[in-house]
Amino acid sequence: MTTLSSPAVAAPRETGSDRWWRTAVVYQVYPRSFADGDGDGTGDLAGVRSRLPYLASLGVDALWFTPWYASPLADGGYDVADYRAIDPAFGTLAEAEALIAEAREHGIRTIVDVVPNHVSDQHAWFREAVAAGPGSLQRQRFWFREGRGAHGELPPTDWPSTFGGPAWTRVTEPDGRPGEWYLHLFAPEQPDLNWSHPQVRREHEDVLRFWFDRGVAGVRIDSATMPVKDPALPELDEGSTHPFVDRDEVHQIYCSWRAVADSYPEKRVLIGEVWLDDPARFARYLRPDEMHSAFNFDFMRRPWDAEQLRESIAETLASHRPVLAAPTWVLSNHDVTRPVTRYGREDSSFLHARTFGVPTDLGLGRRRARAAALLSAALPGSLYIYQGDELGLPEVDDLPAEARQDPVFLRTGGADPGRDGCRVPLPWSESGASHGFSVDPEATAWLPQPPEWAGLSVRRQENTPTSMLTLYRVALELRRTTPALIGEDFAWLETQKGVLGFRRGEDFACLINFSAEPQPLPRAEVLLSSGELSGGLLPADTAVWLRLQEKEGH
Ligand code: TEU
Repeated sequence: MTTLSSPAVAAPRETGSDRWWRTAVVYQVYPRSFADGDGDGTGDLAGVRSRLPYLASLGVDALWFTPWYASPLADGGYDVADYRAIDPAFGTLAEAEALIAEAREHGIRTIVDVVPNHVSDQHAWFREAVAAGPGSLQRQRFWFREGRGAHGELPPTDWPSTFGGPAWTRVTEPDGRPGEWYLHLFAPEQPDLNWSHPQVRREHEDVLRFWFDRGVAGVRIDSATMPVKDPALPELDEGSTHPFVDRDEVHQIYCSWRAVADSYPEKRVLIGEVWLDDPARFARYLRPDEMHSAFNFDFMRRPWDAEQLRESIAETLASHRPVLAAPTWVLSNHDVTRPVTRYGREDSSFLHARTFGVPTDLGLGRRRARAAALLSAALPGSLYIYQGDELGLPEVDDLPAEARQDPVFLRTGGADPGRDGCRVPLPWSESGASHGFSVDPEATAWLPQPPEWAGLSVRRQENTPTSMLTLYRVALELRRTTPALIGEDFAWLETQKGVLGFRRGEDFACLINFSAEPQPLPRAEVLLSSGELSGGLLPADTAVWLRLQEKEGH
């Protein structure tokens, strides 16, 4: 029998409109793969506008769009050429403005992506820098350096790029000779900006205002720990601090962004992509004058295991409390293996060490992903849903090499499959060459969809009581209407080994069975379960939401 193990942590209720983000459900849209409204096989803003009723019926509070700006798409848009224009593949600025307004009419806010670490090599600043030559003012907005070696033929440091290969590329100078090198912590098409340059700071604050003035409710900040570099450019193993990850000076950037965000009557929100192992360093980004929230990757990275997830949840709540920040719960995004696939593997923490041919039990993965959905939706804080997870889409790991576009695949010579497998366009119906992704039934999607995705399409799932989509809809509806889930009150329940349980408010409980054996349930009304309950027992890999009928353990 389940009993209470600790008193509830009292937390203030944060339901005012300036606090919406503390409990919001944010749906991540990868525009290229969401819905194609113009029939060219690539997703676009027209497609998103046509599917706003779907998003409203799913019950999300906000949409986060990965970059939709003008871009050569060398890294799916994380190579921004112009923040003040929408990429023609996706639409126009006027359409973005209409989309922001229409979403708001559905009660859905819009969050856009800002990528401070770098821009595209096609950005006007970088083209000017290359053209202006060594020693020019234009080059000071980036990291141009002489190479090492007798003829400058070696990169200035041995830093590796996150995407494989060196983090420096040598340019050909205007006079045709090999010249300086520039830094790119990601692909060569993504030159890093120099954040000690005042124009770099001013420009990004202007970009924030440009989008905030258009009604955007907040920004997701890409690679947020990386923009500031040690100007001495030491090697990674020299010195006591990392030359570019989580340097203390980076916080100044977000404090000034916070001032911009707070200058609006309806305050705008900063959400950081902060990959850091140390919870205390992570929490520094969430101090009251910095970001509002940051993605909880620790939770996403943990394997399917009661103790591991209990530890992650406890550490998350503990690290957020001192800075008064609301936690976030993230199961996936456009960079990682889809949960249905991840949880169907022996090593379910598998995220970045991607390899081909990992044995996967998708049935098991789907059961666990359903349970994980109820677990994450029942925790206090905001919830992130990556498009397609509500359909239970698996990772597509057999994409043909010629279809793959991720620089991670291309720059590792195909050793790392990269991230295309979680970016395959959504199936909306059973019919047509793209399962309803495109308005043109003849058009094929920019990445090929597996034929069996017809069975995972929105149309197939929307009226099926046992579908993943129905589970998500019902869970989000209950989350919205259950007072205990709107508050921030949380307490662990004492449970059998292999079972995770916690209480929200006085009478709501969530239990998840990670063990191989069915487990007894307390006497309670079942609100929702991720799988069928038989004989009053909670089966393996199943989660349940309960309304407790009597208080125990007090
Ligand atoms: O990702 C930052 C990042 O460091 C990783 O998630 C990275 O994508 C992964 O290690 C590659 O295997 C952000 C974006 O989410 C990602 O899509 C971009 O490619 C990257 O920044 C560069 O802008």
